Amino acid sequence: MIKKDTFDKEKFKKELESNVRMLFRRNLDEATTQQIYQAVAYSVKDDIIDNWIETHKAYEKQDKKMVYYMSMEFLMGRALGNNMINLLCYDEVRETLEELGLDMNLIEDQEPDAALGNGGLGRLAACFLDSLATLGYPAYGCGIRYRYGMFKQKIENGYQVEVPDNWLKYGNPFEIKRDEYAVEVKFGGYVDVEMHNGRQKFVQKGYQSVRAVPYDMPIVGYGNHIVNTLRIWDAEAINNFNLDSFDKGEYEKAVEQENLARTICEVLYPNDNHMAGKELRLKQQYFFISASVQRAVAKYKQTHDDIRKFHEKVTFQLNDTHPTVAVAELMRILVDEEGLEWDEAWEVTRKTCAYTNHTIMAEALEKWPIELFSRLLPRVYQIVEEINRRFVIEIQNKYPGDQEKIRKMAILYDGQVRMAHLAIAGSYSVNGVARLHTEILKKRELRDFYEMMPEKFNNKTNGITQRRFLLHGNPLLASWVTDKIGDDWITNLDHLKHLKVYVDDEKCQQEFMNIKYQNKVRLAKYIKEHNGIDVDPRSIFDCQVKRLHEYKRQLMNILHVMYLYNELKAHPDMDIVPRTFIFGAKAAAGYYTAKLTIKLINAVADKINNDPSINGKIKVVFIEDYRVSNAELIFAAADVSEQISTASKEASGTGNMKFMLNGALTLGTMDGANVEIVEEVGKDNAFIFGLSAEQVMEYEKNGNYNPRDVYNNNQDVRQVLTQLVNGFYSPENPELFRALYDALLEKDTYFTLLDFDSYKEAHNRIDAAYRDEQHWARTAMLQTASAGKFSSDRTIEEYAKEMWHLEKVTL
Ligand code: 26Y
Repeated sequence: MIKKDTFDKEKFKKELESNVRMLFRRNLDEATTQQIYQAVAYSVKDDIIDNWIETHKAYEKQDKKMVYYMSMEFLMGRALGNNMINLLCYDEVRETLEELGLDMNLIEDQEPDAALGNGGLGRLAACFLDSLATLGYPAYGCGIRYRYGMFKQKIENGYQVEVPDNWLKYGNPFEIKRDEYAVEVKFGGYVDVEMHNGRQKFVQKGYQSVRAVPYDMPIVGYGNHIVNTLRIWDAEAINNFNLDSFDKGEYEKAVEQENLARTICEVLYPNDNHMAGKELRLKQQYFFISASVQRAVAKYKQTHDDIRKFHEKVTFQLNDTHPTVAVAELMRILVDEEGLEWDEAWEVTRKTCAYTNHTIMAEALEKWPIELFSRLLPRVYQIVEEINRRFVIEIQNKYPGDQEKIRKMAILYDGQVRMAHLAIAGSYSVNGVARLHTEILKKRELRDFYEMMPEKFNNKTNGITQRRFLLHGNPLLASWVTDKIGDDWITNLDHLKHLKVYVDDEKCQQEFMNIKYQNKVRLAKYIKEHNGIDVDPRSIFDCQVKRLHEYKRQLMNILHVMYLYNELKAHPDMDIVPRTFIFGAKAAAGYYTAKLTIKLINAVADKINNDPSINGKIKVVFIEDYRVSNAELIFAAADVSEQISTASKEASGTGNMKFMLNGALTLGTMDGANVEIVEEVGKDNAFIFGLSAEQVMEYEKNGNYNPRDVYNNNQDVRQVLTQLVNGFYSPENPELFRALYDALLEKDTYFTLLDFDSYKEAHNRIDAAYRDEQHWARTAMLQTASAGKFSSDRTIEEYAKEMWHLEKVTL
């Protein structure tokens, strides 16, 4: 047992030795660091198991309502450090390992990130699981056990190269295969109508199926003995064919089923905010949803008789439209298998499902061709047709004779299944992820739905877990905070506001900035090791780390760096505070413009970092393979947080909150949760620039923005744009960046040129502000002190109280 109250160092050492022997037939002094990591992880897991069992017993006994967080993505990162922290034994284990001459950091570094997600949406799901367990709410995360997660990014010659992420190579010490809960999931074939006791029964025939097998991962609550479950499904072939069989049809079907099972969970689609429409993706969606819903119903029936009350004990939260087929799958099970009448089943379904929207980007909206959908899921499609038929009648009743409404709102339209419309029709709640985002949904994107059913719409501003992004990621700041205000902030982030009394205290300011400096040294070391670049920890660390997308405008950031470099070359004595521009971003494998932007950033970095004439006043660093584990280092070390999306495009953002928590000042547009960040910290303590969401949407509506006007009138913009096509950064191929140039001049969809001057001016304000060390320290401390609202604990409390109506379990 390695809990704080009972931690026994000698016992832990014995356990560790015994694990290394059992697992690897080695003694501790012969074991590799990877083997020691495995052994430590098994000791920690051993410690989790009893609580895990007890938690689930309590859930059953107390018969509390359970939320199933349905998500195609869970971007968990590493588990070991987080688990030890939540078990309250992190320091004890670290000390014990030190006594054995072992370095905890090196051991933690052996664990591959569980990167079963792309970016914001997947990481939000991971933060939510941490908060649910910490708050003691009964919850399952339901997802897919991808054999390969988010690709690993290599930078070769400045270009992104994708390398498969074989995260399970050495096994996953924390997971447990639960073969006893395997279920069958069926694809394809046709639907036959049979009569059973005078009632029509719809039977899927001629299908292919796979066996869905769950793997459970423990989600440890902070210091409360609660352990929830992340259940991820793997596909196995159904072994029902006879090798002696000479039936060619049977044989071929068996091989096809094997292939289906092999491919379904093979890989995470690396698209973020972009719908590719691949058949395999729809198979993945139905696969994990059918398995999860089947299990949820079976579990409910173990202890309840009346399926009509399912929604009193179960709620399904749909993480964007990706799991929306759950609406139809639950209907199928209730009608076809449980024998409910349509209306009864629909009432249960509508009271069970809730939908979160994470984006208004048109290209991210999921629409499936009816041809594909009905071929793959013939019975589910029939059900969607009936849902649509009735929904259209509802629309007609509400708006008699209004064909336009049907065109805009129907679930089936123009040969496609519109998943968002299905999600809204089948849910009791529809929420956005920041106040501005929810308002845009209500006023624009989902306006017709809001008008028809306003009671469903609500906002839940995102949050992040302070256990990972402060306590684990920034131990120096975490213990400083605890010294000042006690450790209640770990489970109640509002307490950070008590730091406000210290913001004018010079000694505190120095301590705070000294910690920032040490974290910058830590990151500088990482950069030296990984990029071979020397960066000065006394320079401003100006960071933009997030997925690469045009709307996030990494291009604007690097264009501004190019401009600064031109200024420095033109005025060698120019007095600027040294800056290190740090980027980290993965581009979807097929996203040409995004990949070209990565190449540009690296080309600019190469040129600037190797130009001795500017005396190292600016440096540019592209961090390879940005992911949860190295993100923790970056947040802790940042002075400036770049949150520069085109206003109205970033639903919320959560990196913005992680930077704020760690004392970085926001340089941003009034977009997503930036609006609420500025509200908390005060507008004088953030660097805000650019068009407002209203202005952007006006331009979009009127189509009256012409980027050439900016080009013609702005000498600085003209110069950097010209450098994209004159070989300044690509002498071997002057045309290399032509596509970026053209996109900016022809359309500039994301208003980069229009916002450029205002962005530049905001950077000047940063330069000026940083010179006043004391004021900067005060403002930095104020960021941390004002971050209380952005805990995912707050977000989850809102979901639990206002939507799910969950009760906490008592252990
Ligand atoms: C349809 C498809 C392939 C698809 C895949 C992934 C569509 C969208 C996504 C991912 C979306 C996403 O990550 N959205 C982000 O969600 C965060 C959590 O709510 C927000 O903070 C962030 O602004 C939003 O872009």
